[in-house]
Amino acid sequence: MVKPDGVQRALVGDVISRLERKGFRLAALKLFQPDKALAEEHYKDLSSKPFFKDLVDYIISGPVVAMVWEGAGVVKSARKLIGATNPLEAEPGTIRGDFAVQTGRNVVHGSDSPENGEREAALWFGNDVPIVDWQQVAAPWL
Ligand code: 3AN
Repeated sequence: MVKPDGVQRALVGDVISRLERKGFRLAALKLFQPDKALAEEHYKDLSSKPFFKDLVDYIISGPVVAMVWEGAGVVKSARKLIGATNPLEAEPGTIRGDFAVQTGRNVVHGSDSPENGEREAALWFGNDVPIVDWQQVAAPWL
């Protein structure tokens, strides 16, 4: 997901481009402003953290771009492309390392496991996730 700061800062294209150029396949995409219930459910594992309220307020502060990406090892690889949670510790060349300075404004979210990816896709898109099952002509080269 491109978070509200990423959308406001016109980084959507760059985030998509990095995942596309790596060789992953975009399977679903949606721009919308999430509500509080959705954000709280998404981040429920962090509900006891002191920053939880700020985190939810941030995520619902503007439109986000929710996406489903597919490809071999996509969850682990996308997290490497995204970089460390604290952008000041994220390596240059990663999304957060290149574009962010604050943990509370770190541009993107990536699922931390395939299981959470499934859960989050159902949450953000609805249970019937509109996956587009298409073939990449370039796939044999990757
Ligand atoms: P990641 O997004 O790298 O998987 P998580 O799952 O630990 O990191 O945290 C989810 C989100 O919560 C982060 N992307 C960030 O926006 C916010 N967050 C995490 N830790 C902090 C913190 N110490 N202060 C403020 N916000 C935080």
